[in-house]
Amino acid sequence: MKALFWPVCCAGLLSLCSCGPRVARVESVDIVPRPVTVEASDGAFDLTRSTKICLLSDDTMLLRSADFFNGLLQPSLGRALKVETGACADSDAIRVELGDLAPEAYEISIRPEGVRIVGGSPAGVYYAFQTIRQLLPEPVLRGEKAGVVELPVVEIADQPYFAYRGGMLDVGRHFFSVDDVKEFIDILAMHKINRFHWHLTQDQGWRIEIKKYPELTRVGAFRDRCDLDPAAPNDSVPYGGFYTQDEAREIVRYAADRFITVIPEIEFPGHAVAALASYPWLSCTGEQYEVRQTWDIDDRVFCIGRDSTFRFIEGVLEEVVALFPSTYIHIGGDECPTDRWEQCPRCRERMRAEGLTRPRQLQGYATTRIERFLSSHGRRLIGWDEILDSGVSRTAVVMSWRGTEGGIRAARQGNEVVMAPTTHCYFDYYQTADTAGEPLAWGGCLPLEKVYALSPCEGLDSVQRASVLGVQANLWTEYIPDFAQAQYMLLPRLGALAEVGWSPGRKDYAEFLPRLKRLTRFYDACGYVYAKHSLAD
Ligand code: TNX
Repeated sequence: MKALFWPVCCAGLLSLCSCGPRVARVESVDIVPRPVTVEASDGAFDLTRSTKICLLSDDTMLLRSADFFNGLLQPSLGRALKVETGACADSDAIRVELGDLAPEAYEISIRPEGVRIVGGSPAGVYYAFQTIRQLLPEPVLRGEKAGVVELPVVEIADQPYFAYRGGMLDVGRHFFSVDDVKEFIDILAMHKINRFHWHLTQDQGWRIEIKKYPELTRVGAFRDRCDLDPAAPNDSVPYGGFYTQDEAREIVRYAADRFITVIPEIEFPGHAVAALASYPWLSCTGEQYEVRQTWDIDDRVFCIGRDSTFRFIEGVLEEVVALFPSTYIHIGGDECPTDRWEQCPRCRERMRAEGLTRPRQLQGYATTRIERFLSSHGRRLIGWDEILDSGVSRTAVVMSWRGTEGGIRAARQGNEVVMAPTTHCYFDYYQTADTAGEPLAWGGCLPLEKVYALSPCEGLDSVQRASVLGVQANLWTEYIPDFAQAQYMLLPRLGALAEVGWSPGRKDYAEFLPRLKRLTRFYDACGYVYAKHSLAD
């Protein structure tokens, strides 16, 4: 009895220490977006709770990546890996350092004796950990207990093709909570996307607190009902919401911790009914409007004849630039009818005074004036491709949505461009031609394969190509009342667009699909809702 007791007891203690079974490594290295080079070999590194993360370079942002990785492992290992800074003698370690690579580039070397990560910047290191996340075995993703987590032996060298990889969320048509927005940012981060374009104002709702103009959120953030949205349970009753400035700061910080810049959009001069409903003196007629309850284009836009309009927008942007450190500030510019300007004596007087011959030129006048204001604050203006139609300076950035034509035109004349054409980047469109059983959507049909086929620089020579900053997925939310549906529309198409932005030159849809399928295991682990039309075997 005694002879048996000690070995049994020790075995029990040992299994308590390792706290779970050995979890076998993944069968193949499947990463989305596809890395530049992957060389896998046999063997594994055994990651356990005694493995250390050693940060060899002195940069506090590296701690973000260590925290992120620990957040993934802790449920399985039962504790966080120890993080050490400075020298690291231990071989049982993940050694992290900054090296002479492009800013977002990274290298990963996983060998049986240890892991080494080199990043061109802390962002590169973060992307390395996002890649290693995709090497974690499924039970670990699910948070099942593990004593030893095998990581496959592999050498990866990687860097993105485009500097701008964006995802846009429209919170004007439907409002999404701070937690939803954070989850949207997490989803972007998983796909190595580095810009969150936050579409904050619309005809149907003004969503950002502006201290100087409190009516914008007291009045403009709420609409009485919404006629066109049977899918949305909230829309037969008053509906709305907004983010306080503290919440906006919280989102900016949350995104920055994931190496994502938040680009705010304040729509001007169109899609402005919520603003005009808050302050009637912003419109051509001064009438009292209601916050809009239906979708589509509205001809009630900011009056360009009144100087008070410019005082207003500058007052708004002053607070916006204080909240958002992004170099780029989006001022909208899309779908702005000129009918009201044509009827407006003040707008006609502005045209006369400025020597303008067409009402459309009033938009160019306004855009240039706002760009000057933003420049004086050290920021760059970005706008939808309509800003090209009324004369735009070379320094404005053009977001091409009406196909890639606007982007091509802009790149040819030397403007920087982000490609986000409806044909490939509009995730509010159906994902299948057979829409029976699909949640109501804006229309159109944008299957996964089509997203993957986007070739952002087609039609441009090598000099013009340098003007294409990157690509962006747009999620307009007229028919997306909640975040589960937002995920469904976003995923897995975002996987395809992420690869267009990160590794556009080496695309092969048949080779992409199995990797994407593996990525959906992560979606499952995170509880994300996603469309499965293109994923069946
Ligand atoms: C056009 S894209 C819009 C949005 C709509 C979207 C619907 C753009 C700059 N404007 O206001 O939500 O179409 O797909």
